[in-house]
Amino acid sequence: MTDTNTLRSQALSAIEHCDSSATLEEQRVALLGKKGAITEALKTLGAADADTRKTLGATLNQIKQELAEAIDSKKAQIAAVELNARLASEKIDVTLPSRPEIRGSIHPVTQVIEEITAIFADMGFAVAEGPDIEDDAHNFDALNIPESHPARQMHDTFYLQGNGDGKTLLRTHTSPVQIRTMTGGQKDNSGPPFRFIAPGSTYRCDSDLTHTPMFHQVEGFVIDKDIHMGHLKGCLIEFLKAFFELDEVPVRFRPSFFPFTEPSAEVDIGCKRSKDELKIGAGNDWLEVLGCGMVHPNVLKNCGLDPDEWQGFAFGMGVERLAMLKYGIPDLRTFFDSDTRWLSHYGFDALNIPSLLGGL
Ligand code: 2NL
Repeated sequence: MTDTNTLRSQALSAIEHCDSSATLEEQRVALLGKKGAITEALKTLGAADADTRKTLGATLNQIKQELAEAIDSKKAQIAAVELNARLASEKIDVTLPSRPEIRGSIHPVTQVIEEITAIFADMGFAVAEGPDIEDDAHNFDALNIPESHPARQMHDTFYLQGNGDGKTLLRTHTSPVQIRTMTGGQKDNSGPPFRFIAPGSTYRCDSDLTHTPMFHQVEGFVIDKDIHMGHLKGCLIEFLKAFFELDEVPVRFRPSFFPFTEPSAEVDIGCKRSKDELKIGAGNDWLEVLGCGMVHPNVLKNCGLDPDEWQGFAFGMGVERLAMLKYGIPDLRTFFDSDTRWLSHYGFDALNIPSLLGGL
C-alpha cells in the first residue's frame, strides 16, 4: 500500500528545495518520469482490489497533477532567478571611459561636413537631404542640363536598371536635393524664400588618382527677393575665412560655366606653393576651392518660380578636396581604404564636435 500523504509531502518538499533548472528536471524525472515514484505507484493499482483501485487511483492522479503544477511554478521562479543572475553577470557600465587603444575616430569627410554645416548654420542656413538614387528629371532636366550634355553620358553617370518611365541613376551631385526642396518635395518646406545647404554622397563613373566613384559634396543655395552677386561673394568669402580659420584670405572669382547658373564663377583662394608644402591664405599662387553662380532662370522656372520675382545664388564644393587642403592629406584614394592606421592618424576625436564657438 502506498502512503500517499508521505509521498505527496516528500515530493512537494523535494520540488521546493530545487535551486536550479537542472535539479528541478532531475526531480521531475524522479517523480513523474517513466520510472518515477508516482508512475511506479500507479503501476501497483493493477494488482489492487476494485475499491482500492478507485480511491487510490483518484488520489494518485490528483497528486500527480498537483506535483506537475508545483514543478511548473518552481520552474518559472528558477527561470526568473537565473535571468537576474545572468543580467547581473553581463552588466555593462556604459558610463566608463572607452579604452584609448581601441577608440574609433571621426572620418575627415564627416568632420569637414560638420565644420561646413556649423559655418553655414551660423549664417542661417538649414540642412536638407535627399535620396542617393535619383531620376534624370531631378538630376539633369530640372537643372537645365540638356540631353546632349557630356555629364549625361554613360561613362560619367551610373545608370541603374530602369523601372518604367525615365532613367534611374545615382545622383551625380546634390543639386536634386535643392530641386526637391524648391518643388515642395520635402514636406517641411512649402515655398520661397529658401536658404539651405545639401551635404551628401555623390557618384560618378570615374576612378583614378584624383577621382573616386563615390565622393561627397556640399551644395548651398539661397532664393529670395533682390538677391544679387554681392550676396554670393560676401557669403562665400565669410565661409572661406571661417573654414580655413584665417582673418583675411585673398579670394578670386573667376568667370566659368555651369548649365544651372548664369553668371557662373569658380572661386580660388590665394596660396603659396613650395617644393613640399602648400600654405593657404597668402602668396602669389591660386587654388580652386569651389564653384558658384546665380541660379539660372530656367532652373527657377522648372521649379515653378517666377525669375522676375525670385532670384538666388548657389554654390558647390567637394568635401574630400577641402579636407585634403585643410588637413594636408596627400592622397584621395586613401579616404576609402578603411585603413585603421590612416583613420587613427587623420581621424578626429568623437567628442570634439565642430562649432564656431570652439574655433571649429
Ligand atoms: C562645383 C560647382 C555648383 C551649383 C553647384 C546649383 C544647384 C541648383 C541650382 C543652381 Cl538647384 N546651382 N548648384 C551651382 C554652381 C556650382 O558646384 O564645383 N561643385 C563641386
